[in-house]
Amino acid sequence: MGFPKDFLWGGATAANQCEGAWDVGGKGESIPDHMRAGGLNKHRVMTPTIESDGYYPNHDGIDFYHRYKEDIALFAEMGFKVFRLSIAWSRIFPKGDETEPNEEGLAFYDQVFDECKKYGIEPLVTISHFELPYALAENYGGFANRKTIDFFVNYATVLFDRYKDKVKYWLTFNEINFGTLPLGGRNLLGILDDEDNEARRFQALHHMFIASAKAVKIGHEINPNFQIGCMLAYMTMYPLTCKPEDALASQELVKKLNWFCGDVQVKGKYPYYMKNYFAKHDIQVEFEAGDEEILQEGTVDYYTFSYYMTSCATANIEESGDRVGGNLFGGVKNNYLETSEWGWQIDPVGLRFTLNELYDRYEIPLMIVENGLGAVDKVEADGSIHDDYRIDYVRRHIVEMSKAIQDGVDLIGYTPWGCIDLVSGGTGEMSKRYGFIYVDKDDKGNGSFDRSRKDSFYWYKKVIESNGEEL
Ligand code: BGP
Repeated sequence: MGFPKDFLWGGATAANQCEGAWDVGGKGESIPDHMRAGGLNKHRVMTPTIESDGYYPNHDGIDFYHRYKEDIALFAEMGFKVFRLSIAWSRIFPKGDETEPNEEGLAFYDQVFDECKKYGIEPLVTISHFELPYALAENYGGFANRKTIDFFVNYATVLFDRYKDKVKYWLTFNEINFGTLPLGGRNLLGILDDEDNEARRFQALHHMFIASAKAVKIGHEINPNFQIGCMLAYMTMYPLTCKPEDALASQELVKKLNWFCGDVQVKGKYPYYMKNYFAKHDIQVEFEAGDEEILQEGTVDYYTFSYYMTSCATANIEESGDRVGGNLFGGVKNNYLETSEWGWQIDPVGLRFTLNELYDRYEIPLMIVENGLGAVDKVEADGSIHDDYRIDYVRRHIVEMSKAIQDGVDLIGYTPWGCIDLVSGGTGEMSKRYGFIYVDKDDKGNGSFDRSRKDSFYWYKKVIESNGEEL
């Protein structure tokens, strides 16, 4: 099938969804530590709510904090070349605004990286994956406050210095383009207010761009071999029909939701269409002197993204009928696609399309750092788990990845999401499972937390062993 011989096969997780140990080792509280799994809407999608009691699924996660050795050994058994994980900011700076880091937190990740190294697994580190220290949100308003740029840059610099010989691949922020959506305010930007304010959101996003660009520049000074990338939730939105107005509607959405954040981070400047959008919506994004240079000097080395589904755009959303369930970007249903149990439209061919679009636009290496099927798994009496639906989903996406590589796309790696079952970011459920490795924990936190291999574990192992030949 022709995957490059050094192709980075692996899997992805995020600290708040798997580590647990939320108040151990000097860790401070993060935003997800305040999130309780709540009721789900009819699309079974909801950002867990911030509330004062009930079960907080991230508090124990899957207890990766205490079980990382066992987990990394299982990843190694599958043959992982790379393991994407994130560092919990509040483990390093419990309140976010300290000047000195928490040594116990730093030492924990030293051990994790050493464990990866033992098996020749390259860590791929997301510096901030939806887990701002809660105190930064509460006391400063998160990234809406320009001061948070310095807190982030200090945090990133501490990581770069500490792990410069252990980590080569970095990502600054997870799914930064969530900042273009009302729902991104809380998780990503750290704005706790219930009411959305679009202008403030775009200002906060600007601060994140500056923080990211500064970090990229400093990282390269600390170790010129660092590869530092951006990370977006990418969603192709086809025109619903071939009506020119639908094509325009699709283009408009794609620019704002997909292109904008990538353009700033790869090309180092704001694109014309967003300047126009801001003017039309009376949004003033404040630039300080020097911001334009910072963006220019801090462009990323590679582009990474999550890819779960696609959607459609139409000029007449009110008349068009079915809106897509379970996706935050809006959009309408594509009758050519099947959906997951959570209403996510499954589109392997769209991945090839997306890879070509992205490579054509940016011409830098690409990596798919999240992809996968959230599904309910059944454990048989003998403990086996026959997740052929998951194998089918991942297989079909890998086939299209290989076709994109034949098309000439420089795709360097693939880390399917939740390679080990973990807490769902969107719903707080445990039963929405993505893993090749099963974790015995239910939605209320009951269970032994024991790990076991699903059928997909053995299948993915073969895929890696054969470098994508045996599917
Ligand atoms: C992405 C997030 C991940 C993860 C994933 C799956 O948006 O980066 O953290 O949560 O989506 O989503 P969910 O857990 O809602 O199924």
